[in-house]
Amino acid sequence: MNDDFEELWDGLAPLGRNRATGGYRRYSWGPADTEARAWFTSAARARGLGVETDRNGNLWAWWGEPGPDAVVTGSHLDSVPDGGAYDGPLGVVGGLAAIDELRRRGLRPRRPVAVAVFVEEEGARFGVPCLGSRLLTGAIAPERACALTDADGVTWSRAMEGAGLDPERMGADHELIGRIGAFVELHIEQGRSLACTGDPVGAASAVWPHGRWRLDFAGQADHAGTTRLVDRRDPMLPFAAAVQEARRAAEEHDALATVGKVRVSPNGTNAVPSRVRAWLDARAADEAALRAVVDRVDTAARGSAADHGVAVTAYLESTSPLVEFDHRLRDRIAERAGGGSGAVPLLTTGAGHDAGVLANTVPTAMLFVRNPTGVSHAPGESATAADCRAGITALADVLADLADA
Ligand code: HGY
Ligand code: MN
Ligand code: MN
Ligand code: MN
Repeated sequence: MNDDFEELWDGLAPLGRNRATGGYRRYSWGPADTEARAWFTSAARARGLGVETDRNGNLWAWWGEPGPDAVVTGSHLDSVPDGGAYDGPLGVVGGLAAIDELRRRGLRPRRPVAVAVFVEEEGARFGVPCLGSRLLTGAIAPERACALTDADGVTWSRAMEGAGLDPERMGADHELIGRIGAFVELHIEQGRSLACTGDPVGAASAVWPHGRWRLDFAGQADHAGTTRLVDRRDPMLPFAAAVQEARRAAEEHDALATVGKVRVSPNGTNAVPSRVRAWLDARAADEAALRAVVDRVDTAARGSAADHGVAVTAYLESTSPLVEFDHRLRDRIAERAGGGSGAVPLLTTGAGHDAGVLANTVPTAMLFVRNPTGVSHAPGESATAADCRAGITALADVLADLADA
């Protein structure tokens, strides 16, 4: 492997980085995301790859004629607020660098190879994660996607139009899906399993079921210095009870529950709030544990809301079922990624991925690259250049194996 990775990385890495935090703010269809998509298009074209935008806004760079039984790799370029450098971009840069590597090896693939960039994987702007791959596979109705709004009330369809795409064409794309023979996503590990085992690369076995719920607490705004406690209808109190219960329930069910986003209205220091809107992210090893955690949060929120004269409404925003990756493909890529010295470790993850969405429709697998800090969705996410190269070599080996079969 020469320095294709470094060169590609240096082109992409400055785009959307916030200097004050060191984190990335690449939100779908926004300026940094648009720059990153343009970077991808130009890097792919510079390699002689044909670039297409699909009906849902995902990008595809084809090595060879687009056609059936293609071997597809790729990931996403959007980020969470102040996200890390590697979550998404590693799989996109890795796909292009792997093609460079295969060309250097003189491979002439029998099957078409493509690198895909899925839009709105994080759901950071419009709320539903993996929106591009959900639309592609028909896992979400286009009408629902069109109506999703960002924090400023801009709809998904409006944002798509702004990018020059026609929302009328959005929705399940059976022709494109029918071309994918296998999908393999390279991704930074979002934990420390590989750091603990001492392996630079691993493969995914399963993704935990997970989802996002919105809780709206509606009370009564009033003066902080004059309103007696007994006269208040303070939505902050049931909100706090729900957050505490999320933690307790997660501990008891070996699950994970997070409230990482909240909006308070009118958001004044010296006013009782009128409204609190909060988002719960919950994940568990099985559907029953996930359900139990969410039910407990819901019950706690309602109980406390009733005590404080607050109205509460809960909405399911998105859900992702348990995914077990195709066993044959998983074992094959774990063996190949090991480069002749035995299969790489298999990891279960609580993080969602476009690969998890595609897994319901096509044979899908994932490779992970060691993350020494284990941090992700934060600027402290890490990987060494040597491990990124090891991941790309493993991806190239896997693509060569699949594309030549
Ligand atoms: O797991 C997530 O939060 C998202 O799907 N990347
Ligand atoms: Mn992520
Ligand atoms: Mn990701
Ligand atoms: Mn006053």
